[in-house]
Amino acid sequence: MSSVYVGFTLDVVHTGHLTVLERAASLGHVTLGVLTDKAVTGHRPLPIVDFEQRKRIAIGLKGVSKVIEQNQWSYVPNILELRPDYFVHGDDWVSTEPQLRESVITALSEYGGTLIETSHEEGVTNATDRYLRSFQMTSGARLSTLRRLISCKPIARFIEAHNPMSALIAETLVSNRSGQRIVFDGFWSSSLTDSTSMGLPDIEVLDFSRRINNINSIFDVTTKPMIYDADTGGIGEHLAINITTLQRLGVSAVIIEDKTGLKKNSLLGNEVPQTQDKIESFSQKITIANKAKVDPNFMVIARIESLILEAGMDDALTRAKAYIEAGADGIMIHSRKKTPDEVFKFSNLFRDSYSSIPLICVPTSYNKVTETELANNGFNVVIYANQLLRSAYPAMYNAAKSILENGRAYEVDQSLMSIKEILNLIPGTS
Ligand code: SPV
Ligand code: MG
Repeated sequence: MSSVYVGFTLDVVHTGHLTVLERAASLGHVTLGVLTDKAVTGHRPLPIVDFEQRKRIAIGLKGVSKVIEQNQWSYVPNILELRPDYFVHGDDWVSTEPQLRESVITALSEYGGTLIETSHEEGVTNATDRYLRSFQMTSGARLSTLRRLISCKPIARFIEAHNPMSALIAETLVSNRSGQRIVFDGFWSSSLTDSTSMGLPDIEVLDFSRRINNINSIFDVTTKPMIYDADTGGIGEHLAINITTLQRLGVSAVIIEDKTGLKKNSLLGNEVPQTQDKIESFSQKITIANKAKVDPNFMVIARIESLILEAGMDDALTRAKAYIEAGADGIMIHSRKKTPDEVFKFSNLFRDSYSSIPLICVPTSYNKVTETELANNGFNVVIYANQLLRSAYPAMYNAAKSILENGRAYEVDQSLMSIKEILNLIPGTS
């Protein structure tokens, strides 16, 4: 009997998959390669359905004889290993993935395999459609995405979202860097930008329910994971209850900073009075937070302020060790220096003892550093903590100023979105 290879992601199973499999089964013994999360990264959104479940779906599909993993976006490594008589794919890739198709044709020609293409069916569900994805997104699936991202990407990219509009930019924007699909992986719920957009100072005055309302509105229209900036975490007993709420909503992680008393923004450093908590009491807080975990995928991240408050590298490293022993799932090291030297010194010393504990950074002041440099120095997550709000405010300010100065809105109009664009921005308006 002839052998046939097919490769699918199987996040949203649709009739196009069935057509390919029917054709494949009519040709011979079908091996189905299921693309791992890592294989998909850089090309498609991270699947909503996790890999083990997608593999189970594959086993259950009619016409499939064997299921294997496909660890790369390219079908070629599996084709060259299996040397199937046939490879079957939908013909839509002629326009969507011409290079991928060419590479398969070359690989098949190396040993005389044949490419079979099934015709594209109109109206087949598009798995990447944002609204379909949001309907499918449960809080548990969203919550677990952060851990999946950390395990399949060199560095996960988070950006501050202070309202649903800014979150939609982070949700939908796609860029292309050297043939790779580059997206933001998730949202940072920032105490700075949440407070500032409410006209309040970043001193833990914004109450939890207002922060949560904002997250709910963001989650209503998006699918990506969120990391929550919990400031100092407040009183341990309150923190534990708040962490339960965050998990129920589908937030993936909480970052708690080791300061005490009236919290001030870290980027002010020692220019204002700020007190770092004692190692023992902050470790206790981490232990309480850790015990409040209901979902094992939820992450409690300890944020170390030793470099911000000039307490030194040794202090930062001693604290990292203590917080991990107290149950922290990850460490965020913060710095307000213009260069990444001190965070790199920390990360490299940290990695000598901890090879796999996730490390997070917020390069607001040392913003020349690249994601590749951060990844090479041991960081797993980068957070762009305030750039969307900082860009929105000057744009609004200048529009308001121009209207006041000119006594009309004509002059500012050319720097604005058109009415048509804003009406079409959100599907369902017209
Ligand atoms: C925030 O975004 O609120 C943060 C990061 O905590 S920083 O503003 O640098 O302290
Ligand atoms: Mg903050």
